[in-house]
Amino acid sequence: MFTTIRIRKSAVAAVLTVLCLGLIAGGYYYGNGRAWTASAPAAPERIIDMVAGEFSSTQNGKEVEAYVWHPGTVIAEKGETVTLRIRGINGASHPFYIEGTDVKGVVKKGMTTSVTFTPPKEGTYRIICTEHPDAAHNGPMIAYLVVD
Ligand SMILES: [Cu+2]
Repeated sequence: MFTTIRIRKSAVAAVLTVLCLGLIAGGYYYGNGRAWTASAPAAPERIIDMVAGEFSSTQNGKEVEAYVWHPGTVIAEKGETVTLRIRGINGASHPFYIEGTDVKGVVKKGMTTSVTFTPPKEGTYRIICTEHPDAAHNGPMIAYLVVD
């Protein structure tokens, strides 16, 4: 009688042990190895959609025009990873850089160009088209990324 009970207790303990080990191993496996590791939350990402467009008019029978980024001012929070998705509508090609960073790219008509970066600090970053940087070159094609 006592022997039987002892065996049953051992069997129950063995089954529980196997179950616990299984749950722990399963949790580790299905948690993709991250079950007990603390990791910093991923940096929040902000996706900003823009277009490369154009203003045009006539003055004394002569055409005046400016290529523009739209919207002209975009906003992100400090620490955010920013993705600019810029669609080319007007103008064949707009090579650009973002002042104060090493980010650059080219927006082409009918295509969407994406750049992803984390602004290093608060401030206003100018997105400058090198083809149309000022009025003398059908610009200014400059937008402002405000990081606050
Ligand atoms: Cu341009």
